[in-house]
Amino acid sequence: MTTPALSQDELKTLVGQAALQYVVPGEIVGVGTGSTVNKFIDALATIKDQIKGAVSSSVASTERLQALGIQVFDSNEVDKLSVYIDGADEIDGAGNMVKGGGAALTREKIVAAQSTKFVCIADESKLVQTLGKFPLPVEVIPMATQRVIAQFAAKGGKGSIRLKDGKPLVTDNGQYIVDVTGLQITDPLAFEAEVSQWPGVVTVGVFAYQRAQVCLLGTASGVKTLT
Ligand code: ABF
Repeated sequence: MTTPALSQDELKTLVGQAALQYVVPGEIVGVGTGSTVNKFIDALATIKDQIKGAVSSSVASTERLQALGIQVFDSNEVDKLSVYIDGADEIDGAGNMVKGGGAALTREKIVAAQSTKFVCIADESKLVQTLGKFPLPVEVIPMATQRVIAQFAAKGGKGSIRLKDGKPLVTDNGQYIVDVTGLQITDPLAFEAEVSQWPGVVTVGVFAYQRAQVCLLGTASGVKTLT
């Protein structure tokens, strides 16, 4: 008899639980955003008495953490975090990621930068050779969107403003998201450095400077740890 393959949701649960081993007792943990992180938050609630609390990267995660009785601290109240646990839309073998499918990339990058170790949790569909197949999210100040889209066009990318209910989606920071297709990001560090300097770009969804040191990947044969 063969064992049925685990669903994507079950893989997310597995890696969410596996991430608990990186949580340092007595400390504040950095918490990302997304459906995989939601599994981690649920697992974190089972050991909430062993941690001081969390710094969160989105309103959605803050609400979930608080609903489960985990104290959420403002990032300015906290110095360094030992660990930040978050998902990704794509991750390569070196830990470079594309993030921002959940529109929380700016706060995610801030909390990641505040943390010594980034542990990425993802199901195996997120592992890629080269970043760029997933439309690249870029948080942009509204008045700069058309010029930023033109700058991506010059690089062979096609950008469009992310919509919600027919109107531009507004992020937790009051800005827009431009999603860019058609890119092949072969040098993530250089790409992140360049795009981050374009006027009006708040945050580009390439995480190379804040790459993951560890990736817990949910696979058919269990959780694989990539370092
Ligand atoms: C966040 O959630 C993001 O940066 C990424 O966009 C997304 C991954 O979501 P999911 O876990 O739902 O696939 O971490």
